[in-house]
Amino acid sequence: MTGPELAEAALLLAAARRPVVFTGAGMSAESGVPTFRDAQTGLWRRYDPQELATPAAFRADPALVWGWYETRRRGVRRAEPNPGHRAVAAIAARLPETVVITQNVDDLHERGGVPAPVRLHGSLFAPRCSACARPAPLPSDLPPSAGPPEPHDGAEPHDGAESHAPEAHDGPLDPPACADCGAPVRPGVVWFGEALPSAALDAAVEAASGCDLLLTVGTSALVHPAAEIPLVAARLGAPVVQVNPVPTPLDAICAVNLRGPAGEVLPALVRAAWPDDAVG
Ligand code: BV8
Ligand code: ZN
Repeated sequence: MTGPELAEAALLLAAARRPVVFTGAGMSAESGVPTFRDAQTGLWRRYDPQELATPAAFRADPALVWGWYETRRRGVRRAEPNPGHRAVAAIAARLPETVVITQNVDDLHERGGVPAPVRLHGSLFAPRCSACARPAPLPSDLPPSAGPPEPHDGAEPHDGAESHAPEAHDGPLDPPACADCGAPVRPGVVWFGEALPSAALDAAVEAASGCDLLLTVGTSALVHPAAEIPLVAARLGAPVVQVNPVPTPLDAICAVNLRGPAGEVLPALVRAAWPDDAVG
């Protein structure tokens, strides 16, 4: 990507001292993690993610919902951060006051070099009890007696035999029971109709209120209250730069709209802002 828009965005980034990078599912698309808009695959294609990602769905069929999250967690384990994630880490390395705010529940920002993004919608790697909220071990962290180990390096089960691990099964899966109260363990994500973690939401609003540039990457900005974060920055006079291959409801508040994939645009933006910085 080149052109006047990139040059304008690079000037804004080079001049920034307290940038916010706000990300959605498009940030991880080039890592092979499906976005929420992408059609579901396999058994899950007949389910609407916004229906599955609800307390009601978990109450109605815990195995269906737990199985869906285990499928997504396995997919993320096999995925790698893309050059876009690394470019975000380069911005944070160059500008220590950078705050990365994500709607994503994958761990690709952390694996891409951003140790502590503000997680608005939780994580696939923080299961807890659905009743007493006691943190629960990830299935793969269960002791051997609890079933064969999960392949950690994303490699296929070495003997390829499906019988190798139940978690290789792509379908309903009974959630583990809480070691304390026996209730079903749930994924540590925020479901539709549930409040966001107040500490994360407060940190996000505070960062957006004090930033001197907000970079919004790969979000359709349709899910609230997260979608209001870029508006907070714009309302307080900070320039907003969007990276998305297609227009979104945020276009109108953006100083610059960079139409392209995050994995290509973000490294180009960092190179243009800091030509001496060899990234990507
Ligand atoms: C709540 C975790 C109340 C789970 C998620 C105001 C107005 C309207 C509705 C509401 C409102 N306030 C509340 C609501 C209801 C609801 C909501 O917003 N509904 C929407 C659908 C209308 N919000 C809630 O329910 C929230 N809770 O309000 O609670 C309350 C308050 C107090 C006390 C009690 C209760 C909770 C919302 C959080 C739900 N959980 N995730 C899970 O992941 O399973 S949301 C989930 O969906 C994601 O986290 C993300 O936020 C959202 C998906 O959006 P995106 O990330 O933007 O992804 P999407 O696929 O949509 O788009 C991808 C984009 O990337 C596209 O634009 C595409 O063009 C682009 N792209 C593609 N490839 C690339 C790319 N970009 C760059 N590079 C590429 N390569
Ligand atoms: Zn419990």
